[in-house]
Order: sequence, then structure tokens, then C-alpha cells
Amino acid sequence: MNVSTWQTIYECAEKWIFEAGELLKQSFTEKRTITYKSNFSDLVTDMDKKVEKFFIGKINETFPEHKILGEEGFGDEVTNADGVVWIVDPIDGTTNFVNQQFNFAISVGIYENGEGKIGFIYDVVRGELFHCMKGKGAYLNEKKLPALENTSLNEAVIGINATWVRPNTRIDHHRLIPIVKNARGTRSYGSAALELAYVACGRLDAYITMRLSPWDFAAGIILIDEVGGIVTTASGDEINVLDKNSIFAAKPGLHESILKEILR
Ligand code: 2AM
Ligand code: CA
Repeated sequence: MNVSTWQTIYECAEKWIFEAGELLKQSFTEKRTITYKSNFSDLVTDMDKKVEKFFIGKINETFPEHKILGEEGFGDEVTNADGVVWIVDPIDGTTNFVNQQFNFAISVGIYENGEGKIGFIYDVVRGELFHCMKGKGAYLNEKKLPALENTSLNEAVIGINATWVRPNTRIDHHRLIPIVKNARGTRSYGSAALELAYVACGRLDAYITMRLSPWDFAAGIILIDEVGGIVTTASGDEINVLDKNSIFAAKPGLHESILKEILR
């Protein structure tokens, strides 16, 4: 696909993200319909569905040959990474959307044959748009994000949810305790997309989580790659963008030293 086509896709995605953000802001004054998916902490609102359908309508109308993988399932059944695939999370951090009306984001990652091309993470309430086109640098609004540099664990602020430092089925939590203990601090924002965006802009030095779906990380890993950060699974393996994965994102150097600790 040629450059001008990608520029068009980029401009459309940005426009639709701002429009979707307006829909979400307007919804604060209305009553929400909340339903539970698998359990009480797995929420979906009418707005998750409305915003996903909004994106699907726009993408199908403008780029009918593109495929769409959306969290709420209104997109396509995407079984392979061939062609252009939009991976959309209409609201990442739905619990925050419901409980705080804060700390949630729209996440859109666009891939071509499995390669990340465009990443957008939009913090609607703060008005912070993290965005990048592969090879053209990553930005927070108009500000270009600098390349990430190594930092030591004792100077690092790490994004991690408390779930993973108590006994759980996905990792021996004892492996994570030294990291939490030796880091300068830990944070948990409740939106994986924002946490990945924060690694990209240096607010977090690393982020580790044991279970995410493609729509949670699709945009974030493109942004982090663009600024020279490293993203793998928690075992150090390559991410399969169409599968659920553990995710470990960090500054170069710090990624290696934390991974050694986890895998020891
Ligand atoms: P969501 O709000 O879009 O569902 C913290 O809960 C983070 O993990 C959020 O980004 C949330 O995304 C994601 N998340 C919550 N439950 C999940 C699950 N069962 N599988 C994958 N990601 C999940
Ligand atoms: Ca979501």
C-alpha cells in the first residue's frame, strides 16, 4: 500500500477517534446500561457497544476491504493477519469508565499482514492522544516522544496490577515480588492501553500483566516499538497479535534485566 493511502487511513482513524471521544463525553450526562460478561468485574456498557459499532460503520463504509477485530464482537471473525486489520477497543478500562469517568481510553491499532502500522490511544477525559505511524515517530498530541533509554530497576516505576503479586493461576507470584520490592514504585491505572501508552511516553518504565486480549495491546505495542521500547510476553517470547498474551513492556536494558529476574 502506498504512503498516501496510509496517510488517508491515519487521518480517518484520528477523525473517528475524536468523534467517538465526543460520544463518550456526552454519555456522562446520561444513564448507563451496564451488563456483566463473565463476572462482576467484567463489565460492558451500552457505550462500549455503541462506540464499537460507530467505528465498524465508518471503517466498512470507507475501507470495505479492511478487516476489523473488536472487543465487543461486532466486527469480523478474524482468523488470520492477512491484509489490513483494525483492532479496536471502544473503551479500554470499562470499570474506570463506569466507576470514575476517568482513566479509560479508546485504542485502535492498525496492522498490515501482521505488522503494526498505525497506533492510536486516546485518553478522552484528559485530551491526550498517543499516536504513531510506523517509521514516522510517536507523538503525544503534537509533541514527539523521545526514544526510550535504559534505566535501572531501583529508579523505575513499574505498572503492575496487585492481582499478579498474590497467588494466581498465571504466574508464580514469588517471581514478581523482588521486582516490586526493588523498583522505585509501582502503579496500576486499570487501563492496559493507557499503561502501554505511559511506557511509550516514559511515565512508566515498564508494564507487566499476565492476561490481555488483542484489543487491549494492539495499539500500545506499536507505539512502544516506535520509541525503541521492547514488548514481549512475560516469558520473553514474541507477541501474537491475534491471541491473548501476557505482556511485558519496558525500556531497553530494563526489559532484559527484569526478564532475567522473572525467569530465574
Ligand atoms: P477492558 O476494560 O477493555 O476490558 C485492567 O482490567 C485491564 O485489563 C483493562 O485494560 C481491561 O480492558 C483488561 N482486561 C480486563 N479483563 C480482561 C480479560 N478477562 N482478558 C483480557 N483483558 C482484560
Ligand atoms: Ca474494552
